[in-house]
Amino acid sequence: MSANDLPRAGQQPNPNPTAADAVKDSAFLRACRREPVPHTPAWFMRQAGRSLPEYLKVREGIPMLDSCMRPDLVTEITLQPVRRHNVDAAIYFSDIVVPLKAIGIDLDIKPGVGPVVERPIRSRADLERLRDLTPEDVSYVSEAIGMLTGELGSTPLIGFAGAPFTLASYLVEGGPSRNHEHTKALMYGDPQLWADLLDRLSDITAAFLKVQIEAGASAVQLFDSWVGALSPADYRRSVMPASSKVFEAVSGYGVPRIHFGVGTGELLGLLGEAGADVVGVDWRVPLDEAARRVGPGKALQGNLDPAVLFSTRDAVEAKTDEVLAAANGLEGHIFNLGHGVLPTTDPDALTRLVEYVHTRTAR
Ligand code: 1CP
Repeated sequence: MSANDLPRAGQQPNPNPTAADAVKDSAFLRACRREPVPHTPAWFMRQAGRSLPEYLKVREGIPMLDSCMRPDLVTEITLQPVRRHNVDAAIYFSDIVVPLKAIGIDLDIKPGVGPVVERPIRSRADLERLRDLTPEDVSYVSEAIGMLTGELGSTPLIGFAGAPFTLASYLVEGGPSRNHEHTKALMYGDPQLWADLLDRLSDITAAFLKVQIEAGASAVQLFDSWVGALSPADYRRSVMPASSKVFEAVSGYGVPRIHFGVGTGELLGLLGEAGADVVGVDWRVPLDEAARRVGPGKALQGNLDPAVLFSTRDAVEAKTDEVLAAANGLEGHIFNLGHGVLPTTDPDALTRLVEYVHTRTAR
């Protein structure tokens, strides 16, 4: 027993560890805190939803955004991959545009397309339509998380939100975009309006994450999926202040903060600097190199190419071994894909992958 294991003065040893203690001591949260783990924890971005037949069944006839507002459905869908794959964390079932819908933005999620905004936000007058988010706007989120934490037992729940840049991209473009041309036009052409837009979005995002943490989420992930479209200089000048504000706003809760983007090889150091405890890495940069770019004091999450899961079992295992070898010696590693599970992935390949990671890394 080390000095750290001894109860401090006035503190009694806990004879009955509760579910909350078990969550705190889970492999996932231990890895986020860069503590020793019994095995490398694994979960998958977009593990709920589209790849699971049981998901498609419960969603039948229910529009995506409606399903996000129904605590019974959210609870069921969030639990499905936990039951099936034995992942080390659940991720709250929702979408990054849910808080925008909740404050009255006229958007919808179109099947096969993604979020579509009726009237894009491109002027100062448009910005006025983005009001603050209150907990009452998303009471179904608190309700669902209350139900979920009861059901999850010792499995931690990750809350999430879209980062200001990625949300701005949907709002300014009016929908999914390859080149983000309207977004960049605004960013370069009217820096003050851009800064005000991102600042407004950072407040909405922070409020949304606070609701999830206060309801019981034990970690949060900020998805800046499309930020890889920017150079480091533009990121630092035009985006980082808003993302940092979000991380700062939730720093007092002591829950790990994960920061993820795609195509961010040149931005990895800045993603950490923005205030994350864990940096998510896509498959383009090996984790040992990512650790050098991020620097000490952060855990890393990643980074198997999601397309590898379409290959043979031997190939999946060989590519997984490469990820685990590159992760060997990191301060903390959470196994994940380099981006979300692709819709036509064989769910059994995911189940096997979790088991493989657990077996290969059992200590
Ligand atoms: O595990 C899970 O699947 C959890 C649920 C989840 C998450 C984490 C959904 C459900 N969306 C998200 C996050 C999200 N949404 C991100 C960040 C993660 C990532 O990079 O993949 C982004 C960029 C979105 C935006 C979005 N919503 C898209 C992408 C469009 C584009 O620009 O290419 C799409 C297709 C959606 C719709 C959506 N979100 C989620 C589901 C299950 C669906 C499909 C719904 C349907 O059509 O019925």
